[in-house]
Amino acid sequence: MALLNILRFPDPRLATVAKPVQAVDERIRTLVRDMAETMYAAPGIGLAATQVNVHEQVVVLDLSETKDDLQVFINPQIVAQSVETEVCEEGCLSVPGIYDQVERSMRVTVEALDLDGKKFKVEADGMLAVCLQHEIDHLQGTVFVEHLSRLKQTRIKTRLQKQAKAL
Ligand code: K1U
Ligand code: ZN
Repeated sequence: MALLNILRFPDPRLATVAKPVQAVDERIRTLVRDMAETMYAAPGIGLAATQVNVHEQVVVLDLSETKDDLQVFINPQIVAQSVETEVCEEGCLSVPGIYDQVERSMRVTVEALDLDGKKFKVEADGMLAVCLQHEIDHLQGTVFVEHLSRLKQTRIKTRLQKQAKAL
């Protein structure tokens, strides 16, 4: 297993649109294992392949307290979403130390492939709905701060650039 480097906003590679996975094979299963290790080590509750500079549609999540309930979504697609929205505080491993409120659909239905390449469907609400929308945004090249005002985005970029210089 390997710990992967997580790209930091505003790295332009975070804006890459991920391609669908063509075959769920050993290469993808190794990527999933490495992404899970990276997410647990960060620590985080989700990670999209885009964040580790792999531009294929792979997401891992673990929303459990005990960190033993890994969920894997390959080629995830939102096939239905509620018109009702809610505002939730979000963070992002690519934007360390920044948390802010984002408005998203309250419920989403997501179709994806599992590690055996089998199609499944999940109807999500609460934190699972928030995280799935956040991670699918990553696969489409969008970071959560891009849902915030231009002024906030500029402040966040300045703060992260200062942090990077101080390292
Ligand atoms: O995509 C990512 O960068 C992962 C992100 C997922 C996420 C969190 C909150 C709202 C939407 C999406 C994170 O995991 S940020 C870190 C975090 O939330 C966390 C870290 C340790 C313990 C509990 C939560
Ligand atoms: Zn994120």
